[in-house]
Amino acid sequence: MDALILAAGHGTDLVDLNGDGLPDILKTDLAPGEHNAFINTGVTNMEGARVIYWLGPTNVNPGAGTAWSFNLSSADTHLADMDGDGLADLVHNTGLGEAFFFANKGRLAWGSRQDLAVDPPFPPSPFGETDVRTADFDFDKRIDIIRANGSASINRCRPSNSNGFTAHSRTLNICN
Ligand SMILES: [Ca+2]
Ligand SMILES: [Ca+2]
Repeated sequence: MDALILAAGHGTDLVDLNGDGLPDILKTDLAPGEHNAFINTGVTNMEGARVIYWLGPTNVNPGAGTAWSFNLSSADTHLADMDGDGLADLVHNTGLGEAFFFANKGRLAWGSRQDLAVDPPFPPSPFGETDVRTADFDFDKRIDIIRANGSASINRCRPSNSNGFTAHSRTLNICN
């Protein structure tokens, strides 16, 4: 595997694509293109040196979805775990303040496109908005999205236990 693929950075990032806990390399081509994985098989000894051995490239199956239409060269496309399963998903900002994602299935495959919420109020895009941040505010290991509204409150949107990222809003008071 050419280490320069990662060094180049364009459209490439580290993400666990087969669910084994080791970060793999995801290379996303400009559309119409492919998403390919270089699988990290762990550290091995080679000619007296300890090196990471990579397998691939292997297609990341888009299934019935359209994940291959989006690539990590875009400032509107990122990796983040939106459904709380521990695997970073492919998230795209629509540019209209909202976002959708393709779930990382953990077996070299993307799921179908999912909006961040089924019903309004829709959460803001977790990326590309200057007043929006993400963090796990209630320590349940799932990402929360907050938007600052003035100086006294923030709206928090968080995933539910149902399939995907069904969000709801809550106002949190900031205590001085
Ligand atoms: Ca992996
Ligand atoms: Ca995930």
